[in-house]
Formats: sequence, structure tokens, C-alpha cells
Amino acid sequence: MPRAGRSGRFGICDIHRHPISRARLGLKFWRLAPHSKGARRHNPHQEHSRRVIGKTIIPTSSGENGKPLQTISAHPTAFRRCLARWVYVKSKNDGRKAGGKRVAETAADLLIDRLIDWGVREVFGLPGDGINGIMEALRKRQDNIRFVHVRHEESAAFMACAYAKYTGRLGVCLATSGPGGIHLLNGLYDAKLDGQPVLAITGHAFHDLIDTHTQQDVNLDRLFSDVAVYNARVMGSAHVANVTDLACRTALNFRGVAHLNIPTDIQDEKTDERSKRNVPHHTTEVPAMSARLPSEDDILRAASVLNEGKKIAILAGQGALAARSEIIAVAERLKAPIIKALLGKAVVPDDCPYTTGGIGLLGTKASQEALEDCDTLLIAGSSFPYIEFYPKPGKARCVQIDVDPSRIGLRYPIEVGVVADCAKALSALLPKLRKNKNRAFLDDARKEMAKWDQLMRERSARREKPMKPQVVAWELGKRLEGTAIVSSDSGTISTWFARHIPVKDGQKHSLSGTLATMANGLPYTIAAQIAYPDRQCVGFVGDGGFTMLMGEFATAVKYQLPIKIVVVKNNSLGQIKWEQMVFLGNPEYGCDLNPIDFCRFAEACGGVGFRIDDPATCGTILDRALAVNGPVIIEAVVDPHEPPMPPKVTAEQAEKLAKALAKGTANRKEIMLTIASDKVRELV
Ligand SMILES: Cc1ncc(C[n+]2csc(CCOP(=O)(O)OP(=O)(O)O)c2C)c(N)n1
Ligand SMILES: [Mg+2]
Repeated sequence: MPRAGRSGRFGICDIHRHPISRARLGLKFWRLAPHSKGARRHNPHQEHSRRVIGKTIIPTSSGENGKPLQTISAHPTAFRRCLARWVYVKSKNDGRKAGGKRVAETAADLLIDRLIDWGVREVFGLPGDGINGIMEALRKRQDNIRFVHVRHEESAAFMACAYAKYTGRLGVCLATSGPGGIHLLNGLYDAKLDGQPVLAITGHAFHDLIDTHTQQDVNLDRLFSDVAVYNARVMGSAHVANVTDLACRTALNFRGVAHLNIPTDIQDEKTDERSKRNVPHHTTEVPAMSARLPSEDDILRAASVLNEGKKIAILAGQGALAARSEIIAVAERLKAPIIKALLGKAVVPDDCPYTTGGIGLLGTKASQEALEDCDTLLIAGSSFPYIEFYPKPGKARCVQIDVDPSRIGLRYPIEVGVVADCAKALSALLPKLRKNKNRAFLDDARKEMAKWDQLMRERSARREKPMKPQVVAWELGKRLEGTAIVSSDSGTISTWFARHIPVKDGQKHSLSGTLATMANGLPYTIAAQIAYPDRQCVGFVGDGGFTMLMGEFATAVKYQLPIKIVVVKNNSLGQIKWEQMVFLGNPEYGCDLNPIDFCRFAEACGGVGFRIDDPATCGTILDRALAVNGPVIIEAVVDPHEPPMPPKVTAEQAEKLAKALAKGTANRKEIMLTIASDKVRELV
């Protein structure tokens, strides 16, 4: 007979039915607190994470082996244990008063309580003496909010950003004064540039020693002034609630970084002394988002432009990620190919009959030609930054939909701008659109795409050694589950990720789109796994980017996150090596990497390592690696001379490469042979 054990594996319903009040038992049960305040106002940001993993996983109403638990009332032993557990937890939980209500004793308590009220369930960070007060508040509330302890604050910020990207919710990171806060910056810029709601909390020196050359005396609020849409230094405990509300609200509504900086002694401040005008409880954590509806007039004007087009193309970005069916319906009506910016890779799956895949240097020839040739362009939720890939200004008429008015007309001269949520704007547009009778443009684009697909399959099927990076990407992509979350990094790996790991319906794919930073791949994957414990979370990263923050693999081991990290090992900062040669005509310089044995590293951290260096065994090793129920590194040793070819090689690029090789590039013979053999294979 399954019994309620020490770990508290009770079914929620069973507890709920017992006379012991729900609120009292809610002391230890994640699902009940803080949602147990009776008929609380509905807060969509609180919906998530009720099944958060950690010390207290209580997500089930069934017992071990899937059998239903007996109700506690019908099982005296279980009842006694439950009661004993409640007493134990109650005495331990010194941050709350009887009845399960939290008692905020310090400014830091107030801060964390407020975050809990905003629905925050995870804080990514690393402690330090500048935030010890906040750490204590987190410790006292660890049943309601989880502190994810990272190895480097940069990762904490990446995790907060990825958490926001993958869940649509606020990501929160925490760092100590001075160096800790400084470490956050790169990840915060990633959030800023990709428009993700992130709250950064940092510490500061004692309030009356700030600006006296005291230790770690860094004015992080000033330092963060460029990255943050909201930026405040907390001046006392009575200041906490209103600035926290504003920080969360601003980050969520303006899709950016909010920053709260709290001097260390103020975190411990117990008094609630407030100025005369600071009326207690004058702000609220009730979220309110704009409906982001389009104006009727804009929709009519947009429809009239699109209805006059013959060769219409759609450029879809991350703003359209939640508008899949609407984009497909509009593409169908307009007979328009869907071209995906990299952050919009998962807008439609790659087997969608309307898409021509990605755009840009790592995109497809079909997409590039469709953008070059279209007479009408519909941009949906994208600020794809490479302007040279858009049609020549004036060549196409353009309609753009974006939630952010400052993004309208940013990359291409538009005729109509629609400031609205993509799904809502496209739904409003659809009934006004006439069926385009000219489907030749779409058919040609799709024919071109079929040729491209064939080429990619050939590149992925190469069986020689050293193994081509495309092979491992393709073999991985084939095996990923329909709900997998795939994170990548910047480098040649972004090209293999973009072209050789097709998106399946239901998957999420992302990377650092606009900052294009290295090192985000591993923290993104960890954050994805924390947000979605039941989904397959995979990172596809380069050896350069991975080594920047590889200590975070120990974080995955600490929390036993079953992430799978494929490290594409070319012992080189490959992307830069090719850029130096192809864009500048210079021999590569400063790009070599000392080889690291990533399998042994995985094992040293307590994880599992696999090595792949032969295409013949690539698939079977991946099968074994993906089946491991724990954190895994897969080291894929690849050909360092395989170039990430642009969709169309220009004469200038070919000339620059020849120049770089002639100037004495190391390994030029191997590089020439690799490129020549790639070309010959593609021609025959
Ligand atoms: C933080 C940071 N530093 C430097 C760069 C410039 N950069 C872009 S890609 C790249 C090389 C990445 O190397 P690796 O991770 O090994 O991937 P590969 O290109 O070899 O596939 C560099 C140095 C960057 N984007 N971000
Ligand atoms: Mg590399």
C-alpha cells in the first residue's frame, strides 16, 4: 500500500479533503502555497511552476506506481505522519506565522514575498556578502521560491533571459554587489536586445558607505542605466513594495530588463518607517497587459496593400512565435512563402508547405531569392538586423506588424505599420485578404526550397572522416522529440543549428539572436529544463562558447537536470576564422583552441560523456546519449575545415578567401581541398 513518505508524496486532493486546513498544510506543499490564499485574484504569471522541481515535488494526486493514494482521513498512519510532518515543517519554517501566512521581518523578506506574489518561482543567482539578507529571505521561503545556484552570474542572467524566452514569464536573476553585478551584464544585454522581461536584483555596500571607496563600491544602478528599462536603488524597507511592483510591471510590459539595487544593510532593515506621503499598500502586484489590438484603419490599409501584391513574401520573427496558425492561414491566402528570421525559427515547423526556412548568412537560397524578388513584403514580428538581405528599398511595398512601435519601419521603408500583437493583427487581417490567384511565386520558391533541402540532406549524409558538423546536427535533429527545446550558441554552430536541425511542430528553438553572444547555449538549456522538467532539453554549442561557461555543467549535475549538450569540437573559434578569411581576405589569427577532453570533463563533474568522431556510429551513440536519464555531454569531433557556406557565395567572398589562402593561412591545403571536394560533390 503506498504511503505518504518523508518526501511528502501525498496526493493534493487527499490532503485537501482532510479536516486539517488546506492553508495549514500548505506550509510545505508547493501547489497549495501561495495559491492557497483562498479565492485569490487570478494572476496568469502565477499559473506556471506549480509543479516546480526541487526538494518538494508534490505534483501528483496518485501514489507510487501510479496507484491512487488513500485519502489521509481513511488512513490513520498516513494522517499521523502528515501531522508530524506539518509540525516539523512549521517549526522549521521560521519565516511564517501559524496558519501558513508569511511574516516579512526585513526589507529582503518583503522583496521576496512580493516576487512570490508576482508569480516568480525561480531565482537564478550566486550569493555574496552584498546580498546575504536576500539569501536569508530566500532560504526562509524555499518552499515557495527556488534559488537556482549557478557557478557564474553571467549564466544566471542568461538563464533568466532563456526562462523568459521559453515561458513568456518574468525571468529573475540575483547577484552580489560589485563583481557579481558586473558579471550579469552580458546576459542582461542578451535580454535587452532580444526583448525579454528580466528582473536583475543586485546588492550594494552599506548605505552610508556608498561612494567612499569602500569595498565593492560599484554603482550598479549607474552601470546598468543603458541596459535597464527600469532601474532603482532601494532606499529603505518601505520603498520595497512599490519599486518591486514597478520593476516587474515594467519588465513585463516593456519587454526589457528591470534592475533593483539594494544596499546590504537595507536588506536587513526591520523597521517599516515610511515618509508621510508613502501610504502603505498603495501599489499592487495585479498584472495588467495591453490587449495589443490593431486599429481597424491600419488593418484595412494593410489589407489593401497586400491584396494588390502578386509576389508576396512573409518575413516572420520571434514576435510571431505565438501566431503559427494565423501565419499559415495568411500565407495560404496570399500564396506567400514564409521566410523565418533565426529567432522565429519555430514560428512554423520546417515541414510546413509554405516555408522556405531561414534567412541571412545562415539561411537558405530559397528565402534569399524570395526576399530579393518579392513585390510585396509582410514583416510579422521581426527586426531581422541584416538589412542587406531585405529587398532593395522601394522595390517592394511593405506592411509591418510589431508590438513595439519603435520597431516599425526600422529595417525597411513600410507603407503601413500595424502596432499590435501578431496573432491578433493577422486574425483581423485574414477576413480582409483576397485569395492571391498568382501562385507561381510561391511554387517557384518551394521548388527552390526542395533543391535546397536536397543539398542539405547531401551535406548531412557525408560519411567520411573527419566527420562533417552537419552530420551530427542532422542526426541529432532527426532524433529529437516533438516537444524538445533546443538552444544554440553563436558560431558556425548557429549555421548547422539553423539549417540542419529542422524544427518539428511543438518544439522550441532559440539562441542569442540580436546580441549574438557566445556562451549562452548551456545556461539556456539549463533554464529550459528547469522551466520544463518533463521536456527534452538539448544544447547545440561550439567548443569556444561552451568553455566560456562550462562550469555550469556542474549546476546541471547538482540539480540532476537531464540536459543533453552536444559540443561541436573543431578546436577553433570557427566562425571568426572564416570571417577573417572570407570577409577580409586575411589569414586566420588567434582562433585556435587547445583541445579539451569534454567526456572526461563531464565525468569529472559527475555527469556522463560520449564521444562521436565517426559518422558511421554517430546515430547510435546519439541514441544512447539521449536515453541517459541525467546530464550528458556529447563531444562531437568534426572537420575544422568545413566552411559555413552562405546561401549564395559572392564573387567578392570567393576572391577574399583566395587572397587569405595566398597570404599564408595555416592548413590552406586542407581548406582548399575541403572546399573543392564539397563543391565537386554538390555538382555531381
Ligand atoms: C562573448 C563573445 N565573444 C566573442 C564573440 C565573437 N565570436 C562570434 S562566434 C565566435 C566563435 C565561436 O566559436 P565556437 O563556440 O567554438 O563555435 P564555432 O564557430 O567554432 O562553431 C566568436 C569568437 C561573440 N559573439 N561573443
Ligand atoms: Mg569551435
